[in-house]
Amino acid sequence: MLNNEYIPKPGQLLAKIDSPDDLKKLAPEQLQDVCDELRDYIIDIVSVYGGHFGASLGVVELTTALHYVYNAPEDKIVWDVGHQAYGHKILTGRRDDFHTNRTYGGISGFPKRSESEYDAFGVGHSSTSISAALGMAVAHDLNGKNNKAIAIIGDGAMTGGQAFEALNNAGGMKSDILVILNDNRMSIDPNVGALKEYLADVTSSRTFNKFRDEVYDLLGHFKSAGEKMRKVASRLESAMLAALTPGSLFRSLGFKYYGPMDGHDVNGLRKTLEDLKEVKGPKLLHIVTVKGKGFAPAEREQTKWHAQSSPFDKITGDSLKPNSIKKSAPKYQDVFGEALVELAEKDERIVSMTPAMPSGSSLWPMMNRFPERAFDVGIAEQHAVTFAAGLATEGKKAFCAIYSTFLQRGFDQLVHDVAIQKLPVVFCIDRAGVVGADGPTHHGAYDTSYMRSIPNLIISSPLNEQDLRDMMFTASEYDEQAWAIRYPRGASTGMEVRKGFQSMEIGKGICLREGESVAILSFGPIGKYVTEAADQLSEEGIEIGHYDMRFAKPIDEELLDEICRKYDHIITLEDGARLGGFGSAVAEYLAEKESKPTLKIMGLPDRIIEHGTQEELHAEVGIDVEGIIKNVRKVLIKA
Ligand SMILES: Cc1ncc(C[n+]2csc(CCOP(=O)(O)OP(=O)(O)O)c2C)c(N)n1
Repeated sequence: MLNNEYIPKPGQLLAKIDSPDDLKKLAPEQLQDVCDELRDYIIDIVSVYGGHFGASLGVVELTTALHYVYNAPEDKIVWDVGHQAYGHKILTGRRDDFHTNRTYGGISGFPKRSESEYDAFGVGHSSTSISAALGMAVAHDLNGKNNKAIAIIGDGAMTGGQAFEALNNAGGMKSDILVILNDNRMSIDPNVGALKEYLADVTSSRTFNKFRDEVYDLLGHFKSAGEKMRKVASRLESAMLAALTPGSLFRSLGFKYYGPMDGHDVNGLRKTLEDLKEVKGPKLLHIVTVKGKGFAPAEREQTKWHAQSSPFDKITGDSLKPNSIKKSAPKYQDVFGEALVELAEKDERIVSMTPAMPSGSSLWPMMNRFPERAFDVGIAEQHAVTFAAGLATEGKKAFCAIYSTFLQRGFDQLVHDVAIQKLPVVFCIDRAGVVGADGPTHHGAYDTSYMRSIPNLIISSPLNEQDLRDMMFTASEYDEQAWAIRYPRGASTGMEVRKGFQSMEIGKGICLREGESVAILSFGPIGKYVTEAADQLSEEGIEIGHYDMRFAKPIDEELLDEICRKYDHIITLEDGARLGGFGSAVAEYLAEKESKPTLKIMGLPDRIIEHGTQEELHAEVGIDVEGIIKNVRKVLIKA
């Protein structure tokens, strides 16, 4: 069994590469060996420590060629999403720290400007690379510099609207930018949509061949009709063929198009990149790669191997997690996924959508059971929200499954398309609260705060899986306005869940435990810490009250009044930003009162929270059992 004290060694060539300058000292014939070593090293480390996987393996050759040809950090290499940048990190001075990837205090799993000068742009969300690289290219122009700006974007990330906005803008300008489209046919799940078909059709030649045969048939008739017609036929042939190559889309957006080419031929890439350095203006290189390249299980099951959280055998791919910890309570996302199918079976108005996270949000059960009523819309959060709103206008009950951090992209759609029109869309907001190893770009810290200011929107969070089911049921029957249900990443409580569903009273919290002087008001599953803290304090003779408020909006004013009458001190607890969150809702209500208990708000502080396990991060910011106990003691001492 491998353990975290085992640190794999890099291969001989890699051991000497401390920066891209060392890579450049090698002969082109040695580059494939570097790639092999790089791939082995990524497999070795991730098989022990976990992390994103398939995407980095797929761009080993591209990464090596880029750092061989370009002059980073002066030339800017901008990775989209950034989950594929492990090779880049290893070649740019982080080889020996790579085993700390994504761990508390270790290096980030994504490019991060504060971590390295080679990380040209911080990232984690998709479809930003072309915009950022264009900004850099324009700045180079303004500063009279001749440096290059390169964006590397996957076919999945290319489905995000911002990528098109940037292409459109860049294609209309003359700045020197290279976009490398890394086409591996995969998002996390198989890529979706018309663009995917477009790219696949040309490279696999389905439509192309059919069309070409038809063109040739037609040309045959023309060609037998004399010289003039033969000329027309030949012009028609070139026009048709040009229209059918993938480049036509990008050419029409103002880009010079190159490809498609094999993205695993490191010297082919090197030569092409060297040539492209001489080509001015916006250009796009389309490369075709295999996600998980070089690790057979990852090539076979690309979604499963997008990321790995626990150790595995680096030959077979078998999990090395001890059997004893293999079984745990269902994840919240799975509770959502199953409840949705049960509800959809009873209510045919129910439809659902996810912006590119059918596995991450557990929408597959619904997509398999009701394929015509469940949609993966691509990496398109804004579209997902407005699409749900459109369905709602026609009487459909849309459950929009979306991560807290990605719903940030749909803020305007939430206001403009959903709330103003009072459309009863249900948002099932996964990964609410700190998410762990993915870190600051992915923490679901802000949803309660940014949603609380929007009228016509209910905001709730369940204490446990039973309540999640009942909240979803209640929301499914409620058609007055939109409803957001937030729940965290990871396992639910493992409690016995009753069959069927029960309605919940909207805007009502419940008392879980009566106490004496201090009441803790919790919002969401983080309330589990209060139960534990209350038990520990009770052993010392301190009895605290615990209220699971369930709703941040509307807040239960009646219950708050009762709590104010009964307790001297209130402490609120949430896994979300303190500023503007659930605790702020309580503070705003209390502000109107003349005599009131003291109030302490526990939540995420007003700073960026880095990566680590969820428990480590909760402990760091003091929203865990110990933090609660400390705060209870503090208010009691002060009193
Ligand atoms: C805005 C946004 N939505 C969703 C995600 C989650 N996500 C991370 S990687 C990924 C797939 C990206 O696919 P692609 O760009 O083709 O890269 P590949 O993993 O195939 O190399 C998705 C959907 C994200 N990072 N950002």
